[in-house]
Order: sequence, then structure tokens, then C-alpha cells
Amino acid sequence: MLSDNNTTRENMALSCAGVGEFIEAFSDTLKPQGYEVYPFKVGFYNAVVSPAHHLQYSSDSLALVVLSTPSMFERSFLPFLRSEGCEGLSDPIDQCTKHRLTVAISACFPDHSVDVSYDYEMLPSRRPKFLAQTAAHVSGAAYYYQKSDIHHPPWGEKKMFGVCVHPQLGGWFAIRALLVFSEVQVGADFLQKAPQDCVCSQHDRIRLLEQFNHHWRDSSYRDITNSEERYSEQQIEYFLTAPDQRGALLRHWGFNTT
Ligand code: B12
Repeated sequence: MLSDNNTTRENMALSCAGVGEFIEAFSDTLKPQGYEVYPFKVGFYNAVVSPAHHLQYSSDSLALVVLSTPSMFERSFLPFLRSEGCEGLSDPIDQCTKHRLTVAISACFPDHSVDVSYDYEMLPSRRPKFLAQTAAHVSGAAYYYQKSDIHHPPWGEKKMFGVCVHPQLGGWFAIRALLVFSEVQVGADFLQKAPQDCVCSQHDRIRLLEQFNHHWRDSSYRDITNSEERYSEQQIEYFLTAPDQRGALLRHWGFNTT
């Protein structure tokens, strides 16, 4: 990767303020398209996951987690279908996110090597490339409520999947991608930001995990807080449609998909 003056940029070091400046244009590009961007250090993530899930970068490397907000569907996805269309077997929302991020990365980080992983990508070991909920939590974007956050779980040994809650959006968002800048190191003044704990009581946390695990199709878990935005009826219909039927639904709505 070459910088403006044709020197190789390696081990660029950024202070906390420098991180804000570094990601500003990227974040400003994606915000009107319905995406949010949160920075963190790889070390924050590796400190909590098991070694098998470690991200293989130095602990000071800069990482960004990208969330989609409710408006992504109308501001980014429907226009994407109109302008680009989508083809092949992969999920149309995934195609849209990949397209938007690829364009924004080349525009905002032309001189940097960026490793991008998407939420749906798996390693050969069949593990997800990154644990989206842990990334959202350690970046301060959204609190990840897990069974271990319940003092006396009423479910015994039964596995209960955890769920992230965003302070403004409740459960009305998704975690889409992880970017890692292996050559950008973040200084010690960049402190981990605690996510806002917006489901404080044990009673509500139990309700949240039960709704997410047993009733996720009714989206009640998404309304655990008073969220500022929700998915539109059209978006809810899209996501409740089985993945293999979504192409037909888009064609029914008048979009060209193959
Ligand atoms: C596999 C998968 C599934 C599987 C299994 C779920 C699971 N959690 O294992 C199935 C098919 C069941 C599933 C279903 C759903 N899923 Co799903 N799924 C995933 C996926 C791809 C990987 C999850 C995974 O394998 N985790 C592995 C386990 C081991 O991770 P873990 O339990 O978190 O354990 C780690 C943490 O505990 C961490 N850790 C340890 N200590 C600490 C301490 C702290 C403080 C922290 C932060 C972390 C931490 O270390 C552990 C690993 O070592 C993620 C996307 C992604 N790339 O992450 C989406 C994801 C979790 N799913 C999501 C959703 C919404 C759903 C569904 C509602 C369906 C849908 N897509 O609409 C349902 C709901 C669950 C249900 N009732 O069935 C969302 C959740 C969003 C949110 N708000 O949290 C995600 C993040 C996708 C996304 N794009 O946003 N899913």
C-alpha cells in the first residue's frame, strides 16, 4: 500500500483524537446510508473471547465494527436494488452492505490495507470470522447481555443465546462487518468505552433473553427499551421472509433480481 508521497505506510500510530479523525470521513459517508461505525482495539476483544476466537492481529491494532440501523433498508438497500440490482445466490442485504463498504473503504482509506470480515462469513473451522456481539460490546456500541449476566438463571443448564441492545435503537439493528487495520496501531490513551447498560434489572434481562431465544420472530426483544427508530413494515416483512423466498418477494415488489 502506498501513501501520497509514495512511501510505505507501516505501523502508523494514532492517539485517541487521531482515531476520531482517521475514521471521520468513513463514518460520515456511511451514516446517511444507515450505518454506524465504532472503533476499538483488537486487544479489547481478544481479552474476553476464548483463544480459539482470537483475532490474529497485534492487540493495539485498530478495528472498526459496522452496524446497520433501521434506515439502512430505505436509504441504502432499496436504492441499491434500483441502481445495482443483485444477482446470484448470496443474500441481497449482504451484497448491498459489501458494495457500500467497498466503495466507502476505497474512497476513505485508499492508502491503507484493511481486512474486512462480514457477519455471515465463516472460517474453515466453521467458526464465525468474528463474534459480532462481542465486537459491538467492546466498542461501546451495544451492551451484550449473556446468560452470565443473570445472577440466578431460571433455565438451568439450557443454552440461552445472548443478545446486544443498543442505547438508542434497542434491538432494531444488526452488526454487519468488522474492519481491521493491521498496520494502524492505537495509543494507550485510547481507553475502552463501556456500552450503556440499558436493561438494568434482572427481571428485564431474563425477559430479554427469553424473547430473543423463544420469540425472536415477533421482534418483541427489539422493543425491550423505548427505541428511537424501528424497522418499517416493509423491512419487517422482508426479514420475516425465508431467505430462499426473498428474491421472489423483491420481484413481487418490482425489483429486478436474478
Ligand atoms: C451462528 C449464529 C446463530 C445461530 C446460533 C446462535 C449463537 N449465538 O451461537 C442460530 C442459527 C441459532 C442463530 C439464530 C438467530 N440469530 Co444469529 N448469529 C449467529 C452468528 C453468525 C454467530 C454467533 C456465534 O456463533 N457465536 C459463537 C458463540 C460461542 O459466541 P458467544 O456465545 O457470544 O460466546 C463468546 C462470548 O461469550 C465471549 N465472551 C466471554 N466472556 C465475555 C465477556 C464480555 C463482557 C463479552 C462482551 C464477551 C465475552 O467469548 C465467547 C467466545 O469465546 C452471529 C453473527 C456473528 N458473526 O457473530 C449471528 C447473530 C448473533 N444472530 C443474530 C440474530 C438477530 C439472530 C436471530 C434473531 C435470527 C435473525 N438473524 O434474525 C436468531 C435468534 C436466536 C434464536 N432464537 O434462534 C444477531 C444478533 C444481534 C443482536 N442484537 O445481538 C447476530 C449478531 C447477527 C447480526 N448480523 O447482527 N444465530
